[in-house]
Amino acid sequence: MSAISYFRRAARGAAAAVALASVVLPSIASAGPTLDRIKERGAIKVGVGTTPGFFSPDSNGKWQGFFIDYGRALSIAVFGTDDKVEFTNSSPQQRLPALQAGEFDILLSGVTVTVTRAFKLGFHFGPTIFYDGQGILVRKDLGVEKAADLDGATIGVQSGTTGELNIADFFRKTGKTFTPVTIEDTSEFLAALESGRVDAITQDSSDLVGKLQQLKDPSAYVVLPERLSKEPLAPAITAGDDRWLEIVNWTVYATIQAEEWGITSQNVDEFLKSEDPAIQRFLGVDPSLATDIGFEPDWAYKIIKTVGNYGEIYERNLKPLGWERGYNALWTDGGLLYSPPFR
Ligand SMILES: N[C@@H](CCC(=O)N[C@@H](CS)C(=O)NCC(=O)O)C(=O)O
Repeated sequence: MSAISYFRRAARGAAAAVALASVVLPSIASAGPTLDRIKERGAIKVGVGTTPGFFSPDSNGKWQGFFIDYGRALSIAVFGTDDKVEFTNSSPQQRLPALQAGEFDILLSGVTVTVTRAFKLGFHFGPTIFYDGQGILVRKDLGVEKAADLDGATIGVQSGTTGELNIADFFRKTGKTFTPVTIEDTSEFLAALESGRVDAITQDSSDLVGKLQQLKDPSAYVVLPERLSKEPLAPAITAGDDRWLEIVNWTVYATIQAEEWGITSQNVDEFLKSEDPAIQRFLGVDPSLATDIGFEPDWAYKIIKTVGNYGEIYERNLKPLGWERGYNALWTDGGLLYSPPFR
């Protein structure tokens, strides 16, 4: 094929694609079953955990935290305001079945992306918003420095978690023994450690660092530095609703892309004057992109103005707990966070 006829064909293909897109792209208001349900109800139902910094009610009962801010951002993407979202705690054991049963529209509860959950259990995941690893929490006076020192120990695990499976793998792999004590309820899980019913507990390190605060004497305990697994924590939804998945995806990406561009809740109004066409499209100064994807032109502007970019969300909620960015830094800073292009 000559170069000229190749380009003609390509141009015809592109024109056809544009025509098709304008016919079949659904608007945000006319989408899959989850979004229809959310619109009808007037609020997004979110399943969460109870770890300070990540998700916990303040003294007025208002939910605060890193994952909570992503619930607020989703509310903005769907409804234009951050308050059309209801957060409910349920145990790690209960929450995936509850999501499957339609009791939640999404889990923002530190769910790890796994292949079994995707294929066998039928869940879809948005982008990883917190790269974590499994840790171990022990009393300092036990003198334990690493997981392998726990040979013969009794270890508390929370039922339905990846931690329950990983710790068994760890001991099988290392040829050491342990006695698991499987506990569903979070208070009971922590109480088992404090009462000495178990020698250690294991969970996502984010969970352990947060829950350490809730022990009567946090200074008597330590989260061991070792990480037993990869725990990429991501929003989880039921499979079969592509439109809802894409709203979740691009809401998260908006916070990451804004950080990459240096757009914050404080300076976003300045960026409205930007000459950069990509930023104009992102913030809705040029509404063509938002119109094409069926979002309100100012959806990303409002998310950044109200909730902030990824770095702001991270600092606000997790800095007080001493979390460094680590893997959760932007790719441009040596981390793993990367937004596909907004175009
Ligand atoms: N990432 C693990 C564990 C999930 C998990 O248990 N998350 C913690 C919060 S990071 C939790 O919900 N703990 C119980 C609670 O907070 O009440 C999984 O997906 O299985």
